[in-house]
Amino acid sequence: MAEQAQAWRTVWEARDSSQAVWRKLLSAGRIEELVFTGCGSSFYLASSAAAAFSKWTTYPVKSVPASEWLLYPDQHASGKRTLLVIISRSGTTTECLWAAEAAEKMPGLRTLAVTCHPDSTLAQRCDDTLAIPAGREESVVMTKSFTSMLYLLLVSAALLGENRHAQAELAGLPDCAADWSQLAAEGKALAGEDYRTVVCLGAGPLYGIAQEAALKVKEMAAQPSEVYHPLEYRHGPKSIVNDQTLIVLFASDRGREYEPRLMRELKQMGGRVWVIGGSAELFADMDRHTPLKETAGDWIRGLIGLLPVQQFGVHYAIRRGYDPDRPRHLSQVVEL
Ligand code: F1P
Repeated sequence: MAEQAQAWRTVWEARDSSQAVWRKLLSAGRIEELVFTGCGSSFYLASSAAAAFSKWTTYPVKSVPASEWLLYPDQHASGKRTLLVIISRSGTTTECLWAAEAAEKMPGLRTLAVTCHPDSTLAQRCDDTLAIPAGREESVVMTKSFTSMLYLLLVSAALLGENRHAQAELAGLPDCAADWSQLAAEGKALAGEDYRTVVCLGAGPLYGIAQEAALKVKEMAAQPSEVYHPLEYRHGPKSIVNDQTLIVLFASDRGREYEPRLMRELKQMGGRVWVIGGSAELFADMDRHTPLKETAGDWIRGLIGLLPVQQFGVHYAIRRGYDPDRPRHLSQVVEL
């Protein structure tokens, strides 16, 4: 995790040059809307980034999987001057390249690649590139690259939207590494038991984070996992909760009235409940509550909240005899 803090620090220090890229693209193309896209983890990252741009800037914003964009670009771009932000760690994923190709055929549309590989085909194909060499990693599973690309996009949104509070919060994150060892310990603490299913819940800006958390445990530990908006889970899926279900909630500020009730209900059904974020008072009776910095707000908190789940995935995988860096059937670059 110290490496992630260092990667974020590098991104923060390079913020002026990334702002220059954004400003050039947004003004030259007289951009009117933003669409974020990617595949797998990079799509979940796109959703989380889109939530922050929607909150802090004045642009209409959407997120869509690259595989969907390439088939129905007309359904996802409103006909306004669109900036398509294509996120891909490798810059080589087939659907992302095809999405860029589909975008080339649309007049008035501009493209920005966000990648860890500035020399990749995607970077060459897009109008401009934001690259973070600090995010490069050997593992097939995205961890450091996910959080550093998300951190870059959160910083970009806070600066473009001139949101001083968010900027100050983000500036301080790389220096909170001391608290991170506690977060790692939280994830490890839950990895000693066996679960039939891990369910990840998150609302609004935390939904993309919940999707990514569910994917991490699936990839690292071959663990069946599911993801829902918190209260949606009550409408059917809860019928299979038992004492081998681990339910992870990324608690939101707006859900403070409902989420404690939901988690108590699931605990009564026998589920093992882990709440990340939210006040200790509201979640005192959970199996585990992992407090996060209260001031960070839902849009930033998810970035930190993901760290204990990444650690859970690593320890859970090792205990079950899996290599968390090398999932079955998966390679670093997914090509078709
Ligand atoms: C994303 C991706 C991940 C997957 C694995 C391989 O590729 O497919 O979703 O979890 O890590 O890479 P990319 O387009 O970001 O390179």
